[in-house]
Amino acid sequence: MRVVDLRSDTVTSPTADMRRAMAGAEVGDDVYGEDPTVNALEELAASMVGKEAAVFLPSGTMANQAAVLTHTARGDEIIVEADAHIYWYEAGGVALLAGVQVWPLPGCRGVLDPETVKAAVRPANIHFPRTSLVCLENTHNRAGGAVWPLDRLDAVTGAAHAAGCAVHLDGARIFNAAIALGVPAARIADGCDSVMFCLSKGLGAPVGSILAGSRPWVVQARRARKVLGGAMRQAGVIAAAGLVALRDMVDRLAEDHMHARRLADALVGIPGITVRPDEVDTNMVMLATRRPAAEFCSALAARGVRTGFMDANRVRLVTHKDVSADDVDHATSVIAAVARGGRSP
Ligand code: TLP
Repeated sequence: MRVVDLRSDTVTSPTADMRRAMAGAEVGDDVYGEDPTVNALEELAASMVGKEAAVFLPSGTMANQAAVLTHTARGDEIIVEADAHIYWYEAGGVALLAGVQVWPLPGCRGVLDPETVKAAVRPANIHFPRTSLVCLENTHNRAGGAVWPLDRLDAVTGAAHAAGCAVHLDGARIFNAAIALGVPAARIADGCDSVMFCLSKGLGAPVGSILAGSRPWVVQARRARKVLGGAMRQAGVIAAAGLVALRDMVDRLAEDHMHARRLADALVGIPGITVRPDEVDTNMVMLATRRPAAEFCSALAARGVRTGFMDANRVRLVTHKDVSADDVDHATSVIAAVARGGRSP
């Protein structure tokens, strides 16, 4: 059976160039700072997001957790948008590991309002937790790959800083946002004290994420990585693929965005599902389904189209380098058939 995997861009497999680079990678013990390939990756990654330094971690989740640990003290409060990955999909890690409580603020497609942020920062009062951090997400996963407008991002980072908070950006897909906006990723991360991004999503590397910030902050974040068990040894073997990802795989994200739009456009008007092509900013398409989403996903999976269950009536489709235009067209016909309740071709 033909399989088209639209569950996530995390399913991408490494390219032949990545596998070659991994096989030939020069390595050393990274805990001693002696892995030349990791050092090269951290340097390139920091420069691409306009920060002084960066640290390589095994996953985006660990990088977000390390960031929160580094920015906060136990008993602090952090502000996040109510649909944030940090709030939904990190197994309560910030409570467990950093010992902080979360104030989830309502956003509009993942985007916060500066006045709402300002109002949520607690004044100094013996009864209140200290608000130390505002976490933003761009592109925004649960909002369907939504991109923050730059002026809004500047306004929110400005409001957070004016209120005495640090800003962390969960930029797991920051390069998708950069391609969509036509600006360097460094522009997006500009007002943020720290930024995380993933090499293992649309960029196609098998493993790894980056956490970047000022040089002294990254020294602290390295310590948090150690605490979390994420300091690795001959990590150059995986960092080598990350270097290829950063050098060769960023510009092609535009193709994934075109495919997502092609998918959304083709699904408009099909009974049983609702799709908003105008809300496809990057490589994700959200479907509202009349049938329960879990049932809809299983019916698609039985016909070889893998999709992501989001909520009771919401399904996520993610395009990536291992999905061609032809795969998109095939998936469209299967989705249309299942939505109509008929059989797929
Ligand atoms: N997101 C995954 C799942 O965890 C939901 C996906 O398939 O989209 N921040 C954001 C915005 C993310 O979307 C993800 C992964 C992460 C952080 C965590 O990265 P990993 O999976 O490397 O821990």
